Amino acid sequence: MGPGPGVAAALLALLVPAAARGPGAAACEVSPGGRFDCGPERLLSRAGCEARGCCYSPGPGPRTGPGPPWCFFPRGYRSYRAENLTATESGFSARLRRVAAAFLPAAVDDVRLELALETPARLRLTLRDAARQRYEVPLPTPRVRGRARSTLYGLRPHVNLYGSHPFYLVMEDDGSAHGVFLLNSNAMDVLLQPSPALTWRTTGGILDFYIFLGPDPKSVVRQYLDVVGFPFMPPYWGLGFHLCRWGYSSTDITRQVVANMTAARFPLDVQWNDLDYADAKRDFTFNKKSFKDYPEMVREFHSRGLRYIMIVDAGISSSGPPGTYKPYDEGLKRGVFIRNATGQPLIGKVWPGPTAFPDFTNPKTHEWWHDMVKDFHEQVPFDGMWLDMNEPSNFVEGSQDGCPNNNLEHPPYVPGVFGGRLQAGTICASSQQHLSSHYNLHSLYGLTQAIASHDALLRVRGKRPFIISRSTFAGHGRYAGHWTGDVGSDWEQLYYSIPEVLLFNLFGVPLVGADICGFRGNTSEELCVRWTQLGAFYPFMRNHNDHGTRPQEPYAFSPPAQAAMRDALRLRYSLLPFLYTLFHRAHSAGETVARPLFLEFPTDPNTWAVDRQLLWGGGLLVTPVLEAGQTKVSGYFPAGTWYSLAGDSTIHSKGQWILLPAPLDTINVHVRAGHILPLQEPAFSTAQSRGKGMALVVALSLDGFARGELFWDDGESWETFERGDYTEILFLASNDAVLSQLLRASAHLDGVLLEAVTVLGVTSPPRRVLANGAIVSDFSYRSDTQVLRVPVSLPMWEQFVISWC
Ligand code: MIG
Repeated sequence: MGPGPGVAAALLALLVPAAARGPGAAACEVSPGGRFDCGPERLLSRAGCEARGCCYSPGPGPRTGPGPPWCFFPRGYRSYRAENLTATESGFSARLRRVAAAFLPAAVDDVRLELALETPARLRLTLRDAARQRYEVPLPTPRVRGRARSTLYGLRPHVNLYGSHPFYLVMEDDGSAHGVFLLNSNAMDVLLQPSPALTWRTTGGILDFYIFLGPDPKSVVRQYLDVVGFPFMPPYWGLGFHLCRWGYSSTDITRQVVANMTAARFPLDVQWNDLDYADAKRDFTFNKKSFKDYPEMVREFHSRGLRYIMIVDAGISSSGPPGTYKPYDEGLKRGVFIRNATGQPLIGKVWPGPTAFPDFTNPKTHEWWHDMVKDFHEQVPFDGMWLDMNEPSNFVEGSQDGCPNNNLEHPPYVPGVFGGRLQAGTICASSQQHLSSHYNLHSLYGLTQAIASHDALLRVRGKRPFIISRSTFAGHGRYAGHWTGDVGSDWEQLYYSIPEVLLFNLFGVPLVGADICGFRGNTSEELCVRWTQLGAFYPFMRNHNDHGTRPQEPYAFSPPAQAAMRDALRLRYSLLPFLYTLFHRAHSAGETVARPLFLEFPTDPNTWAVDRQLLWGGGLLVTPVLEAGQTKVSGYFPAGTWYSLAGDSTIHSKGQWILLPAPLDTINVHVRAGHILPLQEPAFSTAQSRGKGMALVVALSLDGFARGELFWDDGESWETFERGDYTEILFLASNDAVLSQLLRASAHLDGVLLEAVTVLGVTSPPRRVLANGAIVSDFSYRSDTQVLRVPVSLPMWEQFVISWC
C-alpha cells in the first residue's frame, strides 16, 4: 500500500518551505509561546541575533532559563530547500539544500530525506548527510514486525538522569493519539513550548523519526514497541516480594533478615545483597570473612524456595597487581575495555577505586562477560542480576587523567546535561568503543550491558533471565527491568513513583518499581505502610534502603503497621496469576501492565492528567493514599461500574471524582465491570502459592457480561509461549453463568483447583447454583452488596460451567 501523497507532501512542506528571506517586522510578530530559540548555544546581542536572520525581542524575564527566547526564528524561516522529490516504493525521497547561513560549525549542506509509510500506521522520516556516513543507533530491532492539545507523555521527566527514551505520545482533543520516536542516542535537549510545539536538538547521529498514527493511545504504544521490541517475560518468582538494603554486611545478617521475615509471616521471594557481599567492592568476588559461607547461604535460600540476587557494578577494578583479579586480567587480555585517546583502557574511579569500563558494544565483551558470570555462578548460584552504576557512573570527571581537549569533549553545542559538561559524572566523551565513540554511545551503556547480561544469564542458567538495571534506553524492556534509582524517603517521591512506573510501561519496560519506603534518608512508619501498599502494585516490588538509615524491612515496625503491610503483600500474592497474565500480554502483544487511566478511557479527558492512580491491565484500578495523615483519598472513576475488590461496595460513576475511606490499613482497589480476574491463595513465596487453590472474581457489567484470561506455564523456562508450552484459559460470563474455555492446555496447571468464584453485581438472589451441572448447596448471596459466592472444587485444567438462576 502506498502512502497518502497528501500526508507526505504536507509533512515535507512543513519541514522545507521554499525560499529563504530575512525577517521583516511582520515576520517577527510571533506570540511568545510560539517562539523557537535561534540562539540556543550562547547569549546573543541584538546585532548577533539579527545577523542570523532572526528576530530580537527582550522579554521581561531573565535572558536565560525558561520562558520565551529573546532571539527567535521569524515566521517562514527557511534553512533548506527541497529538490529532486522522487517517489519510492512506499513514500518519497528528496534532497535538501541549505539556503540559510549556518551558525554552528560543520553544518550539513546536503541532506538526504526519506519518508516511508512502513506500515499503515507507521511513518518513518530519516534525514541523513548526503555526503558522508554518520553514526546510526545499532538498535537490535524487530523493526519489520493534528494539532494537539498537548497532553503529552514520555521523554522521561526531569527527575533523574539514568536513562533516555526519546519517545512521546500526544492525546488529541477527540481522544485520538499519535506518537513520535526519535531513534538517536546522542546527548539531546527536548524543549516544549505552549504553541504547542516541541524542539528536539541532538548533538550527533542522524535524524531518524518514527511517527505512530494510532489512532488510539494503546495502538501508539504497540506501534512503538513494534519498532523497539516487546517486553521480555519475567520468571514468576520475579513478581513476588524482593527485599534488599545497602548494609546487610554479612551472611549472618542476611540470613537473619530472611529468618525475621519468616518469623513475622511475611511473604518473600527474593533476597538481595548490595555491595556488602563483594571483596573490596569488586564484581564477581565475595568477602572471604563476612561472606565466607556465601555459597552455602544462597543454597539454603534455594532450599527454602527463595531466590537470590546481588548487585553488579559497571566498573571493573583495575588497580590490583596482575594475577589477582581475573575479570580485569582477562578483560585486558581480550581487549574488552573502553579505550582512551592513547588506546589504553580508560581508567575512572568507582566503588572499588580505579576501574575500567567494559565496552558492551563489542561482541568479545559479551563472551568475556558470559565467562565471568559463569565462573561466579559456579561458586554462588545466584538467580538474577542487579545492574547498578551503568550510565556509566564515575566518581572522577572523565577519567583519572581527565579528558583530551577535543571536539567531542567540547562540542559547539552542549545540551542541558548533568553538570553542564558531557564528562560530568561519567567517562570521557571521546573515549573509543568498538562501534563508535562514547560520545555517540553513552546513552546505550545500560542497554548494551543489559543485553550482555541477559544473554549470559540465559546461557549460564538455561532459564528466563531476571535483570534489573538503573540505566535504560529505548528497547530496554526486551531484555530487562528497571528500578527508579535513589529516591528519597518522602511523600513527594512516593507520589512521583506513579508517573514514573506508568511512563516506563509506555516505554515497554513494564517490570519497574521504585524502592519501597524510599532509599535516601529515614523513612517513617506511616510512609512505609503507604509505600508498601502502593508498592504491592508496582510490577516490580522491592523494598530497598540506603546504608546507615533506619531499618525499613516490614518486620521493623509496630504490630498494626506490620499487619497493614502483611495485608498488602497478601493482596499482591493473591493477584499474581492476574499480574503474570498481564506480563504475558505485554510480552506477546505489546500491551502495558501498569497502565494510566487514559489508555483505557482516551475519550474521557478527565483521565488524561490522572497520575495518582494506576490500573493493572484494563480491569483493576488502584487508588493509593499519597499524603501523610490522611484516612480518605479522592480518586477519579471513569464512567461505569466499579466494584471494590473485597466486594463490599460498588461505585456507579458518571465519570467523577469520588472520596473513598482509606484508613492506614487499607489500599483502595476496584474491579472494573466486565472483567474477570484469576486469583490464587497467597503463601510465603510463589514456590508455595503456585500450587494453591485458585479463585475467580467476576465483575459483571450491567448487562451481565464479563471476560478474563489466565496464562500459566512452569514460570521460568525459556520461551514457553514461543514453544507452545503453556496453558491459556479464557473466562466468560453471560446469561447468569461463568464458563472457562481452554485455549491451550499443558500439564503445568495439573493439580491446581478452582476453589471459589465470587460474582459481583448479581442483581437478584439466585435460587439455585450449579457447577458442571451438579447442585452447589453452600453458595451464599447478599442482596445489599449483590455478591454471590460459590465455593467449588474443580480442576483448573478442565473446562467448567457455573450457573445460577
Ligand atoms: O553510589 O550500591 O542506586 O540502589 O544501594 C551508590 C550502593 C551506589 C546506587 C544505587 C543504590 C545502591 C547503591 N548504589
